[in-house]
Amino acid sequence: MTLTFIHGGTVVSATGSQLLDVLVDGETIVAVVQPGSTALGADLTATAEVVIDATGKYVIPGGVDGHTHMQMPFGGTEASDTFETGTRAAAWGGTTTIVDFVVQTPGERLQDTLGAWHQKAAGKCAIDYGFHQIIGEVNDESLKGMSELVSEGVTSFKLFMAYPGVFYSTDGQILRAMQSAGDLGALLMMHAENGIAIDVLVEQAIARGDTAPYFHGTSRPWQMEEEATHRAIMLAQLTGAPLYVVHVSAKQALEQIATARGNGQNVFGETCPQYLYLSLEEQLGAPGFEGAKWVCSTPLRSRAEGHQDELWRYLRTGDVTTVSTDHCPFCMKDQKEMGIGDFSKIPNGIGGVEHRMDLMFQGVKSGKISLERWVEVCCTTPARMFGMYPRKGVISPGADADIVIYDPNGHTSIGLGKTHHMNMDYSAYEGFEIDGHVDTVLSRGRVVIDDGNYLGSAGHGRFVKRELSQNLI
Ligand code: DUC
Ligand code: ZN
Ligand code: ZN
Repeated sequence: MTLTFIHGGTVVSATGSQLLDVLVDGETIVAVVQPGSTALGADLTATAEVVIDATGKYVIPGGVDGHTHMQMPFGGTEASDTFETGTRAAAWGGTTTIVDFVVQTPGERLQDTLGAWHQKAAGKCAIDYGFHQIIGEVNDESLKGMSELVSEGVTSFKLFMAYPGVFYSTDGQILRAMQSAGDLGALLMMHAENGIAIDVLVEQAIARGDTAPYFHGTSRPWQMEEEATHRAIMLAQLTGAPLYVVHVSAKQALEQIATARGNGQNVFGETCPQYLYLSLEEQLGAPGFEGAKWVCSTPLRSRAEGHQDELWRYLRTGDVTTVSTDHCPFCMKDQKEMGIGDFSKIPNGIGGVEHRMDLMFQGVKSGKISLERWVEVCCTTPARMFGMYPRKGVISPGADADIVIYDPNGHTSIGLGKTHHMNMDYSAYEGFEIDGHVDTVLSRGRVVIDDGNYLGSAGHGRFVKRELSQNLI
């Protein structure tokens, strides 16, 4: 087994930062010691097979992105990253675990869809991966199937209050699924937007001739998100199901979440970098059809209304529990272009799995969040939230050696043209200049990124059988 010694760096955890050396044996962290400690015997810089000098750098747990959609069939097309390209891009960006969504469409058995997703991912991934299950049809059979999935390590279930005719669940269906999740102790994830009302607003906008991408945002106003979030919280309270609200973008929705949490309810808010950095005015409102690059749901919100600032604040208070990407990439060519002349035909989604760690580190640089909170929301809490702790999300003996050496003085340009590794013909963050750089990435002890080189391989990544959430209050 390969012995890897990482020395001289500052190990950052959710609870503190310290100069520490890390010893990895094979796939596992075996020791975290004071620099120069003789506890490990021989001089490891001379005897370890792989020696990494992390002087002046941060040594952090590999990122855990709890919300991705690799090659998801959606909006009349399929998300453009495969498990192979998407997980490789994740590794480039310092993410070493993703949790992707299995999709059940009406008529399918949950267990069969899980099998299909296993087939898509097996032998393809550069990093480890788990699955959540989307329930596209709540009925007796799918409700029964939930317990089988939990025993197979799929311990979270997503429902949609949006997308009527596609993934939409009625309140009655939501109630039933929450009852089942509550009984199992499983996490219920919710896309909280009032899809029935939104569909009317979309129809009216198109009829008025408001067909540009900007109107995707205005036809999904924050009231639709706040109302659905409140409804989901009330249904969850009734049933006792832990509720995780995905991709929260409206400050009013977060207010609902913060109130529920204040009342002691197991409710969690997830946001994504796009909602912290991008806006209705600047991106969705870009000239011509350009705004299509940023069509996603929930939509980017108005900066003038102050959503972005409030999201950062809630990130500090803890009411935003995790930051994921909702990585759902589509190319402009042939995919986003399907919606020229009708924004409702633009496939919804933004790719960003490669940029999350860098983008969130900018919050540290600007003083919006602490170094430790960066690690907490991007690595440790997602691991706990989704039942993978302490195997993932922490640098401590016994954990998988998923480790990132991050250079806070490095620089990363998300340039014009293709400087990223995601299978997209544009970047949602084009032009962003990042203070910081992902230097080295280890996935279960193997160096997969080393100073600008990809050393990983498809099939190295393994399925993570998850436990129930370890983050309940
Ligand atoms: N929102 C998106 O933008 N894409 C995928 C599904 C979703 O809910
Ligand atoms: Zn969603
Ligand atoms: Zn999603």
